[in-house]
Amino acid sequence: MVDPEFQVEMLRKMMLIRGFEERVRDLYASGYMAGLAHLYIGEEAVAVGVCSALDQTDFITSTHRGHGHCIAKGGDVRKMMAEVMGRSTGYCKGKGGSMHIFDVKLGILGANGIVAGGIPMATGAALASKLKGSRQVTACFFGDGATNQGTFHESLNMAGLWKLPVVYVCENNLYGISVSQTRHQAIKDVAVRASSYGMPGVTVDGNDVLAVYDAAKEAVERARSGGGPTLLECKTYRHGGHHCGEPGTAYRPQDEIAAWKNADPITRMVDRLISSGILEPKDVREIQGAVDSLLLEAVEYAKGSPLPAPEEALEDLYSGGQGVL
Ligand SMILES: Cc1ncc(C[n+]2csc(CCOP(=O)(O)OP(=O)(O)O)c2C)c(N)n1
Repeated sequence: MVDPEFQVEMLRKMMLIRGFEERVRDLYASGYMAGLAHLYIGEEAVAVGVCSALDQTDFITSTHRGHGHCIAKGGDVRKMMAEVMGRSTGYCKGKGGSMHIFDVKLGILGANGIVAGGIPMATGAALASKLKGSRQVTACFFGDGATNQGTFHESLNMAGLWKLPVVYVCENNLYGISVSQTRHQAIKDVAVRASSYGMPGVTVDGNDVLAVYDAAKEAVERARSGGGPTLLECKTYRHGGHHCGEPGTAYRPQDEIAAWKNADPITRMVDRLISSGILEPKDVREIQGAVDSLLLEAVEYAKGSPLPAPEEALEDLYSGGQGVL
């Protein structure tokens, strides 16, 4: 059994991701944010289950829906909030915004506005770890839509051939923007694509954080011990539209949305921890209170931070050729 304290920490992280995104949704609606915000509400168990199986020195690559991955890997919510609001105290000094948060010290190699863009980066990071013999593992998050991109197939081919230490995590939320998976793929389970590249393909309930954690742990251990990559497919669902401002109701049946909300990953974990006697309802309220205070502080910090100065616009655009890994 997974250590009870560890399970509670997984719940707290899922609540922090949910709360962060609810604040982002509200700030977006009140005009505090520029650009787009692609919310992760409903998918929190994937990021938390996978990142809980990683060490701090391991790497992740992320997507346009990346706030959850960053928080699950230990990202600082104050710096994240400042970044989504375009403030100079943010992770990218306010110049990256929601889709470009990274923190190399935490192994977060970046969110990415390019669909499937993180997949070759993760493959490269895993190759670097293998060549250095560092035993670091990379977890690579992407959606079902991204698995139709050529770069997905090229990357998995090389990773399978060279037995790279990488876990490819497909967050299959059943849609690529407004296109149902049934209309963009001839297969039902993305995990079957693994067999073409000589690696195990595993499908799990992506709304069950413990199921995701167990599957990720096995894949991470295999990668770390030289057994090569895994394609881990987590079936999940976004509660809202593709991004803030897109309701997501024109192309998705109401009963489908209701059924998935009914299988909410946070409610399920709360119920499980209460029924197994690990938490009482008052403990859950306390965790929620602590999360709310942390986020209130993050929002105040971001609102009180300056915008970047116009004369800094061309700074920090290139790394100067220095490697980061
Ligand atoms: C290379 C590329 N093509 C198209 C787009 C436009 N686009 C943004 S998100 C998206 C759908 C992504 O779907 P999926 O990979 O399933 O991720 P999800 O949004 O469901 O998490 C598309 C086509 C893009 N950003 N990059």
